[in-house]
Amino acid sequence: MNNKPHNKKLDQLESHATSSENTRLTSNQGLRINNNQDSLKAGNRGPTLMEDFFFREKMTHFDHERIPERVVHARGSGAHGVFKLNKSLEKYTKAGFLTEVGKETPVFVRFSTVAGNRGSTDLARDVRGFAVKFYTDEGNYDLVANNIPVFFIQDAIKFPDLVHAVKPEPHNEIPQAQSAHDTFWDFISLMPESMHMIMWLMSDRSIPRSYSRMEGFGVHSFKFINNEGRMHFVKFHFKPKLGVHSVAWDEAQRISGVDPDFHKRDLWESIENGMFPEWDFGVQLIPEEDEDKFDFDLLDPTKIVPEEEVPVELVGTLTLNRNPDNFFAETEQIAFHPGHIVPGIDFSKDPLLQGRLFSYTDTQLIRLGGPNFHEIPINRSVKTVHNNQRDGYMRQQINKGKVSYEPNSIGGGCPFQSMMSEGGYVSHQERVSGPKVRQRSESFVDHYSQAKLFYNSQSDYEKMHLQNALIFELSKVTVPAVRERMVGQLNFIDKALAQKVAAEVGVEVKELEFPNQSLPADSNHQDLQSEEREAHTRVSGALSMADTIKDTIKGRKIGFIMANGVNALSVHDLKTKLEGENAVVEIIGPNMVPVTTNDGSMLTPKHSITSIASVAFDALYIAAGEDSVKALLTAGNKPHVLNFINEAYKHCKAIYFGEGSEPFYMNSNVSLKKHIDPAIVSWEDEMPENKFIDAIAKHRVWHLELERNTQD
Ligand code: HDD
Repeated sequence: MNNKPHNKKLDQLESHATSSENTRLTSNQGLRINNNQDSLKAGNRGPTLMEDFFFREKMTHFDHERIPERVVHARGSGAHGVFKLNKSLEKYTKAGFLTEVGKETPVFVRFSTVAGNRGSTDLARDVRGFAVKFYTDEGNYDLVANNIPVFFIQDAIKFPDLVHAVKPEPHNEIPQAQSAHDTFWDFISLMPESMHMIMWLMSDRSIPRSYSRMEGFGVHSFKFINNEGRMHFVKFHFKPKLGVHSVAWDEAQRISGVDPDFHKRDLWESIENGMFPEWDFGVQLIPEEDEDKFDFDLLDPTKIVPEEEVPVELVGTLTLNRNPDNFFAETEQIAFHPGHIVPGIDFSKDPLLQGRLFSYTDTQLIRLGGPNFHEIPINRSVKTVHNNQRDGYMRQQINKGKVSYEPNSIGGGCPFQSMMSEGGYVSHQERVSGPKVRQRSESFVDHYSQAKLFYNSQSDYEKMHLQNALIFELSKVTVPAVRERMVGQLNFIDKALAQKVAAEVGVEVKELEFPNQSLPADSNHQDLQSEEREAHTRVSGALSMADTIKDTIKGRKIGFIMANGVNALSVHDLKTKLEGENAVVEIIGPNMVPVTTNDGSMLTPKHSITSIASVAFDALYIAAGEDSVKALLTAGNKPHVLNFINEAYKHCKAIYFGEGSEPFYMNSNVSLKKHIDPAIVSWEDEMPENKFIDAIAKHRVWHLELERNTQD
């Protein structure tokens, strides 16, 4: 795009950008190079000479091109954007970017999967990272969030164990980007505190349709501090303008083969096409004095604050509007850290957050090679940096003068500290005292109520998907005792769920003994747990994706399947209508040869029917035109087209059969059911185009999934 947006951060980055357009090849020392084809040799059949400085420089740089990938969240995609404040939070925080209505703060956002390597599929069943760097006028603020509002563990000391358990097993490095294996479920089944997270992870939230259709959560309770020093707990939320949508698990597995970059591509193309992904930014605010008002501990990262108890107040908009110029320089080198903070925001005592505050800088030191990673262009604050930190690998800043200590008189005492009134960061004063103990608080012990709340809040089809995910995952566990222990855990959440899973994975449901946790010595652990096993039937509407459907087809990808003789007018009309609503239309031909329409015009396919699958689309149109249909019915094409239709049908997508395409309607699984299916549109329908658009806007007819997939 030529009209790239500009802001302080982008302008700063521009000063580091280069382009090779109309330039000559040089060495790294700026020397013009005369021959980049042959190394310097003793005779044209002779050995290469040590003297070949250009060969050595080129090869050495190449040999050192790789840096370690992130230990978790290795696979990611990022984009630039802007955060705009629509409603002031001045009453609660003094953070400048959250108080000045209308203020636009540049951001860079990186989305990621957690377990897989850098080259793994986007469609793994996994948590997604949602890390936002706000380049504020008061310094960088990082909200290092996920698309799930809770976490597996309550204390950061368990993080290495968790990650070792989920990563490929160490003896054979199998499986890649999957939690469906022995060590993960062994660990989880011994960690009751992970049950709430497991409910989210086994739901379709962990296989999003795109990054633009998932929520973001700060997870921990953070603190907001206002100008009077008053404190509120705050939970951060991003809610996608397009609603929260996912794909089917069967579809996710297919996409992993057809287009492992599905999410990366979607983000890139949406931005290139000007369909900028957008989220509402919201906060849940809890006054300090209400800290003990809840039936869980606000410091426990395995708990949500139900939106029915504390509503999310929407105060800003996050928009991603520019792709990076260079993946490595920006998306790979960006370094997030929950400890990058600005005045008005502070950390709570959440033991998971406290541990994170150590881990992130530590990891960047090895990943980015030294203590100057903050000087890499994408990491630079837009506020200039002045301190007495000096030297180290790859130092960029040239600090003038002879003073690098404080206090000093030779340097005039500079750089000066700032008082709080001048923007100096002052930690919120909180009285903390206690014996030095390695213990878990009793208030952290309820591991099942919110897991149950999540499960109870799902619609029937969401429950079915969650149950099937558990069956899939546990079927891959080779140790029966682990399957049995896991089913025992599920039994505390929902007895019917445990029974169904047990029956499929070949174990019995048995009453579990809990592994002892580090509770105070006088706690009756079993009693504390059993209190929480009581059945409750509470639900929270905000937890079901079914409740987030928005009436829009923006960004949906519609595949038009056609061949020579296709009805030009029908294609044109439908395409115009869909694109008018910001959907994306892509033509699929029998091959890549341009399709000749019935009026002689040409349409260029973006895909051939053999090089793509229906899983890459949100909906299908079997284009009108007898000749086109006839051509698609030939032996070489028919099985492919039928496969497209049957798969889209299985995945509950909208399909529109244009005039003349009856043979496909009759020969595909669509004809098996005579019921009225709102997502199947045909030439016989009244206003079929509107019906098609309505069906796409609803995302999928998941509630008809059983009907669509059972043959009677
Ligand atoms: Fe973490 C990366 C989010 C717990 C240690 N984490 C990382 C990223 C995200 C999160 C989005 C990728 C950032 C990027 O795109 O570069 N992590 C979370 C959330 C957590 C969480 C929402 C729980 C609420 N993380 C967590 C704990 C620890 C870490 C408890 C260790 C004590 N996380 C790391 C890390 C990573 C990381 C090892 C790997 C790469 C990096 O930091 O830069 O330090």
